[in-house]
Amino acid sequence: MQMTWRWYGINNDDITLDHIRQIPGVTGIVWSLHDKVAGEVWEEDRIKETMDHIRSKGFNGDVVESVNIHDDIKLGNENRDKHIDIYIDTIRKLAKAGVKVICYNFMPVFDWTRTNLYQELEDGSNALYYEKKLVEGINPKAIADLILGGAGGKTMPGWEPERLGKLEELFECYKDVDEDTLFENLRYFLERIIPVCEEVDVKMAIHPDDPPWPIFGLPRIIRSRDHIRRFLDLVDSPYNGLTLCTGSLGPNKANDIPAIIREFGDRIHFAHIRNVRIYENGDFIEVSHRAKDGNVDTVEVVKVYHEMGFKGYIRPDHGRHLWGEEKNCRPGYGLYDRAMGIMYMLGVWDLLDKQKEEEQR
Ligand SMILES: [Mn+2]
Repeated sequence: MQMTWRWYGINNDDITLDHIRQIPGVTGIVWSLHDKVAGEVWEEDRIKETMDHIRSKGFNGDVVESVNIHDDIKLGNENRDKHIDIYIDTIRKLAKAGVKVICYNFMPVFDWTRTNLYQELEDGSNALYYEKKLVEGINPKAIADLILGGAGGKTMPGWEPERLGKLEELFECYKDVDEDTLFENLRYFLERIIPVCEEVDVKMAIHPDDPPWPIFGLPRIIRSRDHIRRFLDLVDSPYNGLTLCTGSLGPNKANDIPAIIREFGDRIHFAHIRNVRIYENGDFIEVSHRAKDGNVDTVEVVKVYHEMGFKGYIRPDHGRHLWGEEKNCRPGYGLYDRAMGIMYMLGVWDLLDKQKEEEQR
């Protein structure tokens, strides 16, 4: 296992690599060029500049999250080949710079979705919250405004104002795209890129849909054990793999996350670990990493990875906002709760290491 931290880039994150160096056990930085919109070319010098900076602080930059997929690819329209060519160009450039894993998602129109970015918890901290009824009754534009407004002018992955400015147009394009069509468009994309990934040794790791159910009538296809099986079978290669996010699969109680990790372990290249608390009415809120605080058994999750001898990358997913830090950080990406999450996960991991050593003595 290699512990990592998501960082938003040079001059784009109040949490610097010098801060991150002080969190025990972190060896890698998960990065991206966050000013790039889907379909834009990534320049080699920009990639090198970021990798050099990350390495100069003693970290590896093995994981990129994300390289976003252009809607033309998800829609499967006549422009998709042009955008797949650009995507392949980025894969090759990242491979050349030493990147090993690329995280991406295949959610139409909306990326992760919440109704309140700063819902107060009983301890006075606040966190990302999803009110099921509100999403069922609100129009998509209102949700987009709420999320962009809540970000305080910071860039947010998957929520590019340029793209969301054309929301009606986008919805119109997707009106005939159902689950099967979206799977076929994903297959077309994978059949073109995975041979390149095999050649340059870069593993693709799709992120599950968040929340794990369809919203606003749009299909969502990476959200359960069966959907993941279908996805992995589209192209049966170790290079076609997963970012297993417990926080994204977690809000659906039917998802047995430890069982999913056991079943697909050899295709998991990147693990996002986070806890969520689910309410009776289907609402959910993000809570601390501690298993007792929510519905995801994070201790069992870490244990399963340990048992399988997981060699991939792990990061704490979102955290709560603590001690007033929401004024400066991106929603879900404060310093304190993620750092505590790392210590919690490493506590479990180190104990399991010690027990294994004792057994072998
Ligand atoms: Mn995640």
